[in-house]
Amino acid sequence: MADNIITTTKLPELEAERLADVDNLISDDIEMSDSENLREDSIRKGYQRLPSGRALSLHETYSVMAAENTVLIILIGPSECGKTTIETTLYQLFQRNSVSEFLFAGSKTIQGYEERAFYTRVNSKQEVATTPRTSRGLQEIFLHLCLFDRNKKQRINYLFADLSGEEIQAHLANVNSLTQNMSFIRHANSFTVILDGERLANKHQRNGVIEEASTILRTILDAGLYSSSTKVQLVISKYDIIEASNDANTKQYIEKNLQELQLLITKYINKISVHKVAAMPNKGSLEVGFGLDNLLTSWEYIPSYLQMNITYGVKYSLKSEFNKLFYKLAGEAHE
Ligand SMILES: Nc1nc2c(ncn2[C@@H]2O[C@H](COP(=O)(O)OP(=O)(O)OP(=O)(O)O)[C@@H](O)[C@H]2O)c(=O)[nH]1
Ligand SMILES: [Mg+2]
Repeated sequence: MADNIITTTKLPELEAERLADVDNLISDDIEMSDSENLREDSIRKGYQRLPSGRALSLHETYSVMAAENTVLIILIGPSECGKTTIETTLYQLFQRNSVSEFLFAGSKTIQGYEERAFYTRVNSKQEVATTPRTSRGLQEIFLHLCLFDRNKKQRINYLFADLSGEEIQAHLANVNSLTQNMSFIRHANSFTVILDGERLANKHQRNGVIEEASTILRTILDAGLYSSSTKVQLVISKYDIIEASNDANTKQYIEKNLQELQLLITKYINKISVHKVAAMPNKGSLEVGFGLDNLLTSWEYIPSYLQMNITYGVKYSLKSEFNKLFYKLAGEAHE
């Protein structure tokens, strides 16, 4: 009864609103976003806009994710710890040679890589290789690399979320803001946690490095932003600086604290690996890209049918042809 009263008294307003909607629908003046206007202009003039090659937005990753074997990697760590340099140096290594069993097979974000890599090149005429700070924001953050695995004879797409340290720190200890602003990280295949080797070599700064890493890991894991197949890589970056310091105490400190971090993670995830990396070492120390081959191998693509729990299918008879297909792909006999 009460519902009736509300409907009758509001009816003229609702009707007017409905008519206005219809007007909008059939009107020629449909409001368009800037990019749609641009696309429309280009088509009118008889040409299509080409992809920009810049880093992809979350929306733009869909075409890669939906079509092919893809691995999503989130590099985590505070400002200046070396995240972007790891991503760009890996790309640059392929300009010299293959890396382990991988061959370069393309990238949708060449421009994005080049913008970030320019100052690390010898021809930028800089004395010291530097990487520009990643600006804050979540708009165009995904770098794309397609590689061919010579051993497995398959193409794999890697998507790297090039987040700025400031963006990560803004959500560091806040489960709610992390879940709301970066919910895409729940689809990550790997969380690659970068521990800044330069700060680890400094006894006044090293405690902060470990604390930050354990806080962000705990926030992600407590927020449940992972699955049973998620992997974690603990990466000591700028390892050339630790090697150069030649300090047994530093190495001991790192070993002890890495073990504690691993203990924390194993409560949630059991696929953990530890890596020593020097993506862009100082001259005369380790080679450029030291340890990146090993890290790349740890981001291995594993098809979802190999990650599932097959005990269910063995225990109960499956009816759905879709479910049976998974078991067949995994090499399990199923009627
Ligand atoms: N010595 C040395 N320096 C490095 C190495 N890797 C990176 N760096 C330097 O560390 C600085 C910071 O590196 P970035 O890759 O920009 O760090 P980031 O984590 O992406 O920083 P934000 O984008 O601010 O979050 C740059 O000046 C790099 O040249 C390394 O292996 N050895
Ligand atoms: Mg960066």
